[in-house]
Amino acid sequence: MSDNTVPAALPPAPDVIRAASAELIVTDLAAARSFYVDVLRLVVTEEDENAIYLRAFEDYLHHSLVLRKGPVAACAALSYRVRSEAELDVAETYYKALGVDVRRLPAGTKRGIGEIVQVQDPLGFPIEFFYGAEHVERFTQRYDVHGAGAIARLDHFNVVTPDIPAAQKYYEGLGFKVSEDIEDDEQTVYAAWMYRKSTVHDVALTGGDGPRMHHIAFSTNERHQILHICDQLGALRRSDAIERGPGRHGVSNAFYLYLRDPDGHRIEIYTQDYYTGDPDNPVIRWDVHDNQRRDWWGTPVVPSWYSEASTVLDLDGHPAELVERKDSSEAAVTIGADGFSYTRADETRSDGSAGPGSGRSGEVQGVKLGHQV
Ligand code: XXG
Ligand code: FE2
Ligand code: CA
Repeated sequence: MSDNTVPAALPPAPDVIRAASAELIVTDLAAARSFYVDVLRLVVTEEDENAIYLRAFEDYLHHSLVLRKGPVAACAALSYRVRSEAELDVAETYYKALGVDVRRLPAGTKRGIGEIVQVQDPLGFPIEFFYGAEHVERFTQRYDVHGAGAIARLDHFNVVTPDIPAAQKYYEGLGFKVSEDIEDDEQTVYAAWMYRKSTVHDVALTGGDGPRMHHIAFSTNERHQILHICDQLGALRRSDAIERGPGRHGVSNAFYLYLRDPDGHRIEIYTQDYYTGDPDNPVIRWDVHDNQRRDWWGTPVVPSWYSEASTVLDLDGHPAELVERKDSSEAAVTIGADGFSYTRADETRSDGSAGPGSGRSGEVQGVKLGHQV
């Protein structure tokens, strides 16, 4: 998206509450069911021969994930809940002013969901806005069925898009705020995390050829639940589903694990990020050369995590056209980049400067954190 695709004066943006659900196209519904239901123990709200509607134990709306059978693996929708039914009109007017494809789907078009405003957003993603939804049993205290790896809620989406500052501007227009980002000292921005609910993010923007869907993240309440999912995958001889982690993120401070489902869609299991709800919540900026930004313990990121992501569909169900990233890629500047990354900035900088973060409020007992601005 170039900056001039956002008109200077826009009508009000819809009041988005949070990332609420996603729809994935899977090529083998039985294999997907085995992964999401038998292994991850998501709760089946409804299913038929073409689709499975799933939720996590604390979700009380009809679903937070739809698996739909289709010929090619893809992401068909990322859905945000808005504050009221009236916000759907606001969304329709807003996206029409942005000049993108906008459709209105009557209540019930998607099972368990009221009326939907569906758009292909200016970044190319299929995005849905809804308010009305069928309430179903909330399994918060159904400890008898949780198992040791209980997944509590859908937490966020991560999308791949070529121009992070432009994408950030678009999401700021929708009322999202930045919690953290990854930059370098030549002003290249590699990734940004943005929120509406009071956590680190509802959506993360990852720099790369896009639109592509990088991952959907669900949260657990405890770290040990993530470790149990790893142990269980090992016991099932399915450890090849583990792509990255478990670990502790630098950005967000969350404990994490990335899995790949049978179609290659990436799912993150995530827990214990922090509260961001105050109006002056500090933004944390990380240097792309900080070895601890993506894993606080310094564990290297596997190359597939940077390069692979799911195709996204336009509103007619065709793969969305890809736009190439022009700025340098994070993988290119970090993976195997001898001497260009650091764990202790001031020991490794060739120019003798202290490096990003030093002397800022992000410094605790000599340990460099991403610095707050
Ligand atoms: O949710 C996330 C992530 O976007 O999946 C990745 C929080 C942090 C990170 S990072 O790899 O940057 O630590
Ligand atoms: Fe994530
Ligand atoms: Ca692996």
